[in-house]
Amino acid sequence: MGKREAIHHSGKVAQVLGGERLKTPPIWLMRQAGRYLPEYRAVRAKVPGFLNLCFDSELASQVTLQPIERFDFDAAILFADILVVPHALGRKVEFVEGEGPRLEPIDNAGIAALKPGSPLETLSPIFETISLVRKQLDEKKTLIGFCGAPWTVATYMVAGQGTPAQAPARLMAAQSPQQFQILIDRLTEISADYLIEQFRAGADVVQIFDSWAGVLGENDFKRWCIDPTAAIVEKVRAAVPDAPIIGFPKGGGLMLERYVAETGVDGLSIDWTVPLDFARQQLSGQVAIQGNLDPLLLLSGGKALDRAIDHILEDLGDSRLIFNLGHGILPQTPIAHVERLVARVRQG
Ligand code: 1CP
Repeated sequence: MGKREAIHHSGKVAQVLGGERLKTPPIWLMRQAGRYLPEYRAVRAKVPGFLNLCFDSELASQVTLQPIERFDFDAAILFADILVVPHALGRKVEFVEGEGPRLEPIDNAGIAALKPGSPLETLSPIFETISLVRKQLDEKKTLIGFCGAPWTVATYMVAGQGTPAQAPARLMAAQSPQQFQILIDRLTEISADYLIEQFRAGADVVQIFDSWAGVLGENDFKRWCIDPTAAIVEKVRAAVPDAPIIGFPKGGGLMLERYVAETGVDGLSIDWTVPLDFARQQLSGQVAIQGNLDPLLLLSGGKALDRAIDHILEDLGDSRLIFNLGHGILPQTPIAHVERLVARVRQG
């Protein structure tokens, strides 16, 4: 650590984040490796426990490459999960089939007992996945690494699972802000170190997923979403000066402009509720825009899907655009709809 490194950033997604506007926007999809793919389900069936797949560099690299082989997307995203970070911090993390993540909920005493330092050794198989993928991935494709934003990871650590509006974490932040700040600071530190190591292993770009940003009020959004993200961006750039970084503060709404101005991200991933005019007029001058097709429209297909794709291309095509969904692809999505989406975006 402490060394500043010039790292080459491959592919069109990195180009757009670096300031270029491409006539045909690059395309990838959040959660593009996953249950809607039979080849993913086949690999998943070989491994008992989802975390074991995340920590099996060989299988995780295969799964990362599957959607590129099938759809020729412009970017691969590392196959792992945001909850490997609490796992590395020594918290109990499990994934229950058909239900989602289950963690041992952390309380004030648990926060006080968190081990100091950045226990990145536990995450070394993930860096190995990245270098295996980078060796096999075409130089013209971008490899995206990622982490969860401190707020979103903290919501799972406190509640132990996803809940309708992550009330347990909001309650802890309200009742014990100093204790909660300690948790957020630990997550900020380890997430920055984790992303730096991902770049060193061969990631071209990273994305910070703040899937639960939308449940925060104005002041909390600043304190728990913007400030920790800005600190991560600053720390990563101190080690990797031109690190291309995408932020995804899902549900950020009227706080998106401040998020862009104050975090320093190069790209903003927007969910499908963000109006395209607003994205073009208020945001696209400052950052590359990634998004924002409703995953349900991709699932349902037909004319409504075609129209939604065309709207995004018409309204944001003159901006620095990375075509994506507004959130992860749904497991029931027909493969033919994904093929149709890629063809339509590329036909221009
Ligand atoms: O076997 C399975 O299909 C388990 C489902 C699954 C998958 C495929 C989980 C459990 N995680 C993943 C992989 C994953 N998770 C990736 C891989 C790369 C890709 O995009 O293809 C990524 C980037 C994530 C990130 C992630 N995990 C987020 C942020 C993005 C988002 O969707 O909001 C979150 C919130 C998680 C937690 C998580 N892990 C898994 C599930 C089902 C969830 C969500 C739980 C909830 O809804 O609260």
